[in-house]
Amino acid sequence: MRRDVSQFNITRRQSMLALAATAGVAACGARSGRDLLGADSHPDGYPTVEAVREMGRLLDERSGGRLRIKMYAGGQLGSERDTLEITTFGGLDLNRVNLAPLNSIEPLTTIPALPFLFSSTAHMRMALDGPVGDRILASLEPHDLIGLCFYDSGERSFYNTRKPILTPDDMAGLKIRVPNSDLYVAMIRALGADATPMPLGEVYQALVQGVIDGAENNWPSFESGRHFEAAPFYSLTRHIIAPEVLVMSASRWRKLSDEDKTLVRQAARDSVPYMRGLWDARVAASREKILASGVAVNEVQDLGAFQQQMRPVWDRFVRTDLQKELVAEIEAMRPGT
Ligand code: GTR
Repeated sequence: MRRDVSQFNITRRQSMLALAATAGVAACGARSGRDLLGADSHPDGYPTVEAVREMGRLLDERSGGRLRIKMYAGGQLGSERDTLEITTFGGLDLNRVNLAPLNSIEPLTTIPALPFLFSSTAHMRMALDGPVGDRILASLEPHDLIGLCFYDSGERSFYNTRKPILTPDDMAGLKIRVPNSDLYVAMIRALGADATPMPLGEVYQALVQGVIDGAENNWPSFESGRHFEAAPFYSLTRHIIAPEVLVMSASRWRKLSDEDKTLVRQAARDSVPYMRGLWDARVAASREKILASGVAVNEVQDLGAFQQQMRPVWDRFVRTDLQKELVAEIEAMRPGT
């Protein structure tokens, strides 16, 4: 079974890369100042997708139709790891991804994903809307990516097909899917579970087939991918409050005039409050749908036990002086400190 899945991945990965390259080339041939091509693993209607569309609307309006965005939603062009690769070589112009697939590219991106770093979404927004966030976005440029803005991604919690998770001991031996990131793998292992890195688009099938026992994500992703139909236990550990990020291909960026660079940056920033409005509404709607479906949702009384067990992950991933400095700055902004 395992071998079949990975063979499928290779074939699918290759065909997606080819498809994306073709989409870029075709659009290139169609218009000289072609539309900015964007990818998102989430479907139409998801807040991240609609926020980038809003950015496109602003750009179109402010540039007098010179700059527009065409979105390929729903993972049409491949997993986040694949589309990031395409973006770095310029086959795609814009890509909305989570920070997780960037962890192996740039170590500063692991910081916002440290378990229990942010105490709330408000804390995350406060830290990343300022100089700390700007520093992390800027760290992507040497990797041929321009970090344009962060979007919300709520709180990630565990869901599984077997039982409610009440204490870290309940995680023992469970096979948990994680995004492709060493930080996530380390976090799951620290809890005594088995980590299975896998693209988001394969999670539903893997839950149904029993290839994995569970995964972890926010309310909208748990709902949107129909994972809640396969995994009826959702345990609110809220272990990660990391943001999404919108990146642009540096090669396309360098071709923009200074005036257009300002327009692109500004439109991206202006799409953030719009996204947050959509996000808050979507979290509420997804939560309601999941509760109505009969999923057993439980609070976790002793989050400190999870925090303590995941703490060694910090020592492994927070190593350089700069990383330590940014973590200290974020912690100092924690409400009540
Ligand atoms: C979601 C995020 C996606 C993707 C996904 C995952 O919350 O919006 O970009 O990273 O998690 O777990 O792969």
